[in-house]
Amino acid sequence: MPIRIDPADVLVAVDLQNGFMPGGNLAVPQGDEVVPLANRIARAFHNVVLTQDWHPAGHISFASSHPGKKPFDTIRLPYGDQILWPDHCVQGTRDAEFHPALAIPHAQLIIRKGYHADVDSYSTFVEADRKTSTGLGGYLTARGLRRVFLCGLATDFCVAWSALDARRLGFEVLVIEDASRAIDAAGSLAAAWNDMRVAGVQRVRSDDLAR
Ligand code: VGL
Ligand code: ZN
Repeated sequence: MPIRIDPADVLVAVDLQNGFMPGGNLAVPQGDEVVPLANRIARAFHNVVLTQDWHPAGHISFASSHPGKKPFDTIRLPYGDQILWPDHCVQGTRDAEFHPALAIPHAQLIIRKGYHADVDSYSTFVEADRKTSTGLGGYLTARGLRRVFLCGLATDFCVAWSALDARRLGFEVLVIEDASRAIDAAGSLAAAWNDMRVAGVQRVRSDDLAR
């Protein structure tokens, strides 16, 4: 059964930024392949939100902020375990800009996240301290949007964490698998799909959507 997109649906296109594309500072393999797909999928939606990873220089999630650490090490922070990343998506840099081929002019909102120096935010709903809201849940609710479709980068981090939080907030959630790509650090992709399945996130493909 094709999935019909209705006016209470929203597409959240996650982090389609240069930094996560080949050549970017935290490149996701084949990340650029999802850009034309996201452009096409977005045309079926009345409501689209774009997200941007948006870190200050010296952000706590950067390995370079922790002497002796390297990217993909994990450290313990007050809010929990934190994977350390290469410096990426620093505010105002080209790395943080959307991919130049991203063409979703009818997107209504751009949510920026990860801008607190001492807290990361994979999720576009709740920061990694698990307390600080980005406001997106309230925005969607205020607009009467109840079903959240997600695509983008990376499947196993920002897409998955966003999907899980959207479920916690009571939204119906679908992740468009072929319009997402993963980092897959140490089994993170399989773990993310398992967590999403358990939480009731639906795993769909772009050709499941009615055109
Ligand atoms: C992301 C790691 C660090 C993502 C962002 O967009 O999935 N991953 N910052
Ligand atoms: Zn980040």
